[in-house]
Amino acid sequence: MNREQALAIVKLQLTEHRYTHTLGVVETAIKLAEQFGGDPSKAELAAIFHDYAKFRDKEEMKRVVQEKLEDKSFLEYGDELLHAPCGAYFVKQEVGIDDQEILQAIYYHTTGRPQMTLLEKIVFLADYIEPGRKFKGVEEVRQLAKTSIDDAIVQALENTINFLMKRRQRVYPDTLATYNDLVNRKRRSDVS
Ligand code: DGI
Ligand code: FE
Ligand code: FE
Repeated sequence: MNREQALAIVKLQLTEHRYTHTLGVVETAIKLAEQFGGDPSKAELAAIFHDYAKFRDKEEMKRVVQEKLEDKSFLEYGDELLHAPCGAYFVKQEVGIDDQEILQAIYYHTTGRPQMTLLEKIVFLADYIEPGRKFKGVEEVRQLAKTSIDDAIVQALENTINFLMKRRQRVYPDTLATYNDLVNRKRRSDVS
């Protein structure tokens, strides 16, 4: 599947605003892949489809988690999380993508996970820093991304966790576990 075909498929699922965001994530993901030695064509495809399920019916997504996905924990931490794992499921079923690395990058794009692959990191970070993002703290993450993908993700996670806690929203355990995993790695590499 080429870029144009993939974009035409995803465009039907998204609003204009979300499609523009997706284009920003695509360009950013390709740049990050080139910068950090990732696979630009996988980054491109994963980025194109990362928000495929953003506007799917919430009840439909909850059913998918219940009936089709192994990990049910997403159900306990807010509806915003559903579009990532369900997106991976729908992209496989409906679009026919079965590259596991790409599907996982979609699956984990909102929460991250401990021991993320480079492709997962690229999509996660591109989603956070694409040029259309305006939220507080994003510029600091963009600066960090110039030198370290892990440092940038740690800062993005800190921002997100703070944002959620200020609003008394639930923090998904793997969001915190991702933060701990990357901070631990950094500490280990600093002492050696
Ligand atoms: O889909 P996007 O808007 O492009 O970005 P995203 O996939 O990162 O989703 C952002 C939303 O997800 C935002 O409303 C905050 C929420 N979110 C991110 N991490 C967590 C979270 N929500 C909960 N409850 N827990 C998390 O750990
Ligand atoms: Fe998303
Ligand atoms: Fe997104």
